Order: sequence, then C-alpha cells, then structure tokens
Amino acid sequence: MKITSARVIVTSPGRNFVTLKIETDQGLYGLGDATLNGRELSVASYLTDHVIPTLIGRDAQRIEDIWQYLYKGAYWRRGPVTMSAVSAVDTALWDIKAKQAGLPLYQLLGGACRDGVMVYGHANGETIDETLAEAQGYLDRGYLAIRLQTGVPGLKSTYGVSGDKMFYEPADGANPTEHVWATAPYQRSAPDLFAAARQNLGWDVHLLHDAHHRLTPIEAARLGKDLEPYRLFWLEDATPAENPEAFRLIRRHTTTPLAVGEVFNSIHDARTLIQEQLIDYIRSTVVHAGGITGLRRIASLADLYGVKTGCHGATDLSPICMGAALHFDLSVPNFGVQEYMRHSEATDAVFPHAYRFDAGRLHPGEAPGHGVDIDEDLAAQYPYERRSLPVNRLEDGTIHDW
Ligand code: CS2
Ligand code: MG
Repeated sequence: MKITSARVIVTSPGRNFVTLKIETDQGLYGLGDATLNGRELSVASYLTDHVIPTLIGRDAQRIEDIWQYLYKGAYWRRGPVTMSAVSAVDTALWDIKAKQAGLPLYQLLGGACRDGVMVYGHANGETIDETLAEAQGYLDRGYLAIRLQTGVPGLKSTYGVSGDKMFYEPADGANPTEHVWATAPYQRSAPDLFAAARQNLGWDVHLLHDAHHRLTPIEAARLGKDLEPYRLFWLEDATPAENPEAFRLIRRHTTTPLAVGEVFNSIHDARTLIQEQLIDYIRSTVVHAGGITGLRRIASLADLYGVKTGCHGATDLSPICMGAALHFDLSVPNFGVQEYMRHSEATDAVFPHAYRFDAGRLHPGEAPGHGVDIDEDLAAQYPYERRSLPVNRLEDGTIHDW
C-alpha cells in the first residue's frame, strides 16, 4: 500500500488545530493530530517542508520503519515540534492500518482490557463555593473523577480558572498575555479547597489537582503533605519535571500520588521518573510523545514499575488525538485515567467522531480506525489565528513558570 499524498490542514474553530491527512493508492486515508498549542505553524512547517516529501511512495503499512526513519533519521531528535510531527504520521498510519483491517484501532493493540475509559472533568471557579457547585454538576452528569482548580486570594487570575465554564483555552492572545503569580496564598488556600470538597462531595469521587509546574520541590512537598488528609487521586505537575531529582525530594515528604508528563515528548523524558518510581501516573500523549507507537513504549516501561497512564486531554489536543488515545486507553493494561476537556460544538462539527460518554467513561466506538474524521469544507471556514500561551511573572516582575 503506497502513500500517494499527504497534506497538513490547519483550522481554527475557536482554537487552532493542525491535522495531517495521509492518502494511499488503495483509497484509504489516515488522520493524525499535530497540534502544539502556541506553536502550531512550526509543526505544520516541519511536516510540510521536511516530512511529507520523504513519505511519498513509502509503504503505509510499515509503521515502525517510518517511525524509526523519522526519529533516528532526523538527526536533531526529540523536542515538542519534531515529535508532534512524528506523532501525527504515526497516528495517521495506525488509522490506515485499522481501516485496512476493518477494525477499531484498539483491536490491533491487543483488544480491550476494560469496558470503558474512566475520564475526569474540570470543575473550576473564582471561589471554593463556585468550584464545588461546578463539581456537583459533574457528579450529576455521572463523572467518577473531577479536577478541581479555584481562584487564589489576592490574584486576578490563575491556571485552570476560566470565565467560560464549559471550555478552558489558555492561549488567549496573539502574543503571550502576562499573569501575576504568588505561591504563598496559593499554598495556603489549596488545602481549604479539598477539605471543603470532601465535606461536600464525599469520598467516593476521585479528586485531582494541577499545580501546573509552579512550585519549587520543597513547596511541592509541603502541598503534597497538606493534601494527604483529602486523599487526592493525583497532584499534577507539582514542580517542573526537567529535573527528575526534584521528585526524589518530594517523594521523601509525601504519599500524595504524583502525575507528570503532558509536556514530555520522548520516553527519555520519563525514564528516570518511572524507573525510580518517583511518579504514579505518566501524562504523555498520542499527539506529543510519538503517536501510538511512542506512547505504547512509555506505557510498557511504566507498567514494569507500577506507574499508570493518565493521558493529557486538554482542549488543545484535537478530537483526533482524543479518539486515538481512547483506543490506547482501552487496550493498555496499566491504565489510570484519561483527561477529558470537552471540545466546543464548532470543533466537534469539524471533527466528527465515534467516541461517546457514558456513566463517567468514554468509549472509542467500533468504527474502523480511530473513529475520528475531518470535514475539510467546514475546516476551511476557520482560518488560522496566531495565539500564544500566557507568561507568568511574580509580583516583583520575576518571570515564573506558567
Ligand atoms: C493543563 C493544560 O490539562 C492540563 O492538565 O496542563 O490545560 C495545559 O495548560 C494546556 O494543554 C497547555 O496548552
Ligand atoms: Mg496539566
């Protein structure tokens, strides 16, 4: 089966998405998500200028060989732009192979290990009461797991708290908007959120929280310790994960489970954290960590060390990524949870899909392939708009992790 053409589709139904479409001489095509929030055109160029010309004429069935060609053959390996491009090719080729077999993708990945994929919703609010009211709504809709993010006293804004309760999109300006951050009031108020949550929501719901890379290791250790009474499912991105040694310090102080990895793009980023069991959930994704092929390697390593998956699933990962991730989630033995930030109706219309929500779990559906398509005519109605992720500064103006 020869690859006859491939092209990049950039569309912006409320936010930018980059999609790779690979077509073959047997009339089958595959789709891969190549969206990298705030750097979409970099990945589009990497694909168009450096990858697609090398794909034409290749056998679309040789997924691993093409993965190795694009990874080892790049010389300048790894990095979010390169690996988002590799991920998109890999995902599209798995989509084609499953369509060729006439099977839903998970059947090619060893079949289902579970009946559905537990997902978590995103309750947020300026105040604790507002956040818990949102959380109750998720409970009422049958969610089994909910992430809680609330405003920080004295700060005008903070990560994860949005005016629009249905969708959270942080890339809100052509150039980065600047926010002010202060750790002390956050550190004092976060435990109050979870004390109130357990009081009001009970103990049967899994509660999650994202510190979003903002703490120092010892601050993260203190927060983990302060949250222990509320038995979180996980504390995410407690500290920037470039330095895995930081997690040795956190681990010495707290048993709150730790999740890391949405910004990882290679198994090497996660290796020490997994092998030393410094984390409990690996957040790497189909779109940024090498596609189905790359993510399966990471999950297999994690399984050896009792680390579970917890794939990133924010609005800036397209429905194609979500669809492919659900087939991976259904089939992987050490599944933990899948993040599920629902997309807007406009996005869902551009990317019709088979996955469905039922009783706290998503199901990828039985359509051949990953079950997600793209309406190219509709996509063309949403031209690209440059958007950047925010920047954080401390109150004295010092640049800080966003
Ligand atoms: C967040 C994301 O979903 C999460 O856990 O960390 O919203 C993240 O901020 C965005 O994906 C960045 O583009
Ligand atoms: Mg996160």
